[in-house]
Parts: sequence; structure tokens; C-alpha cells
Amino acid sequence: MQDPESTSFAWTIAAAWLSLAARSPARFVAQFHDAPGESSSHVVCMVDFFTMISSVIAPTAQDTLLKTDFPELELHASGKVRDVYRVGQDRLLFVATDRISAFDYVLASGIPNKGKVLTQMSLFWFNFLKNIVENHAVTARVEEYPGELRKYADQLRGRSMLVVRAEMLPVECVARGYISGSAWKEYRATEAVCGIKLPSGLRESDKLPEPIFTPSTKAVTGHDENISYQEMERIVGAGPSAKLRDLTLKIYLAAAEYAARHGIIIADTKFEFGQTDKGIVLADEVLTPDSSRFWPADQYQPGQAQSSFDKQYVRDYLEEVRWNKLPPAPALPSEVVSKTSAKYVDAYRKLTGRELEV
Ligand code: Q0Z
Repeated sequence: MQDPESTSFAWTIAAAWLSLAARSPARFVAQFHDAPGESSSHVVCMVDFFTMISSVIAPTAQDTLLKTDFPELELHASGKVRDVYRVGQDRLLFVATDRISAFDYVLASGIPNKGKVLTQMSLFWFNFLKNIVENHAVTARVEEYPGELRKYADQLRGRSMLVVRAEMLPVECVARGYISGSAWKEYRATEAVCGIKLPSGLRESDKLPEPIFTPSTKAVTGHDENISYQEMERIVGAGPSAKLRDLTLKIYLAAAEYAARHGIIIADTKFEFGQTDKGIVLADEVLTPDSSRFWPADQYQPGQAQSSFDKQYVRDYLEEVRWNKLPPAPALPSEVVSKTSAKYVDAYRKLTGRELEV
């Protein structure tokens, strides 16, 4: 016979461990594993196991859309986060899911409301910029979508947009007001970025004397590859290149100035343009945390890498569990998911002054 007091003590200890495992799988597993280097697969397995337990225990798991499912629509393109479908001959349906990528992989967990934030933020900027540049948006009101889409209203509301199908220009138009990421790497090696000579002595994340235009192309690897302005002229022609460069810088300046007044630094951002009946239009998503580097202005500290407005909890968690950055990407504990979701919703609120429509 077990002594009842020690049995109850054992249960108390077990409950405490389980509670820690559920709240923070990474910290729980770290109790058993503190060898330096990358996690072995059984450790990753344990972390995933407790992440699963915590998602079962978590009382308020919100739903996420990870996959779109429109059986009779033709897929036009699909990315890590968004799926694009053909609607008739000259329209596309853009749907932003709640998928999130980090270190180049889509993670197993979705982020509630992320797709809605991306869509509604793009719409906000399209409207904000409409006197500078035409855009591809037709409508985001599901009631105005073609009849064939109505039965998917619940999947589409708040996270989708009907757009004009355009002839896309095969260059990514990047504007940078601060030196970070690939530009910082290039600058450290050559003191130039995309053929633009910069002043010496810049530190990582420093503000540039003026914003620069650094075009890129999708390389075969799927990664963007910086190109010089001359290379861009060879690809799309001298006339279009000058127009895209001027538009890109004008849009960036207007948006970055607005965002700065709302507590967010837009360090850099990527635009894609398309050719339509109306001429060159701003297409794809614009000025979202997925297409830009957003930094909280009150935490800006040049001389080092900045923490990300939206993905910092995710990156910190993935470093904490020492994921080897090979697929499959791990799931996230519910605390990381809900804190990250709050970051996206907060960025939307800060920028637009409005509440997200959920
Ligand atoms: C944009 C992309 C995404 C994967 C195609 N207005 C347009 N007309 C024709 N094509 C496009 C657009 Cl925006 C178009 N992409 C980039 C977006 C997923 C790839 F959501 N691809």
C-alpha cells in the first residue's frame, strides 16, 4: 500500500511538470537537455508532443485558416502564405491564409487573424496611396464577388480581395530607408548596395541619408537576388525602369513618413507592379509585415539587428528549441501563437487607427 500523503505529493509534482510542459514545451524539454548545438530529433519530437498537449489543454484556441479549398477554381499561384485563384479571364482572387513562415519554412501552426491583417493592411495602403499610384484591387466585399464565390463567403470574408489580372513586371521593386538584411551584408562586403555607393561608417540598421531603390529578381532557388539598375533596364527596359524606380521611392517615402508618425519604422519594403489597361499598377500585397521590415520605433537601436515587430516571439521560440531549420518545421506553443497574433492585430491598429474586422 502506498502512503496517501506521498501519493498526493507525487501527483502534485507531476501536475507541476505537466503544467510547465503545457505552458512552455521548450523550457520543459530543456530540463532534460542542455547539450550545446542543435536539438536531436527525439528532443524535437518531445517538444512537438508537449506542444500538442498544450494545444489540447489551452482553453481558448482560436481558429485559423491554413489551407484554402475551392475545388472548382483554378489555382493561379500559391506562396508560403497566400493562394491566388483565377476568376474568369481577367480577375484573380487573392486569399491570405493564417500560415506563417520563419527561417524560410512554413510552420505547422497558424496565427489567428494574420491573413485578415495582411489583407486589410494592403487595402488600407491601396487607399492611402491612390493619389500616387493606381492599384490592382477591385473589391474586398464578398457581396460584390461573382456568384460562383458566394458559397465560400465564410472562408473569404476579411482575408480576400478580387483583383485585376495584370501582366506582371518580372522585377521586385525594393525601397530601403535603413540598412538591414541582404543590403547590410552587401554593404559590409563592398560599401555599395545594388551598385549604389553608400557613405562609409554605416552601422547595421542605420537610417540611410535618403531612401534607395534596390531591385531584385526571383532566382531559380526561389530566393530574391539583388540586381543593379542597369540589369533591371535590360530586363524591363529603360522607360519602365525609371517609372518603377520613381514610383517605388515616392510610395515608400509617403508610407514611411505616415508609419513613423504612428510608431512604426518601415525599414524596407518590396513592391510588385503589373501592366493593365490603366497602365502600370501597384499589385500584390503592399506594405505588410510579410513584404516589409516593420520595427517598433520606440525600441529602435542602430548598431545591431532590430527585433521584428511581428515574428520575434516565433524566432525566439525556434532558437530556444534549437530547431535544425530543416523540414518539418515545428508547431508553436499556444502562448507564442497568441502573442504573435496580438502583434499583427496591434500593428494593424497602430497603423490604421482602426480595429481589425474579424
Ligand atoms: C502576383 C504571388 C501570391 C504567389 C501572380 N494582379 C496580378 N495579376 C497577375 N498575376 C499576379 C497579380 Cl498580383 C501575381 N503573384 C505573386 C502572389 C502567391 C505568388 F499571393 N503571382
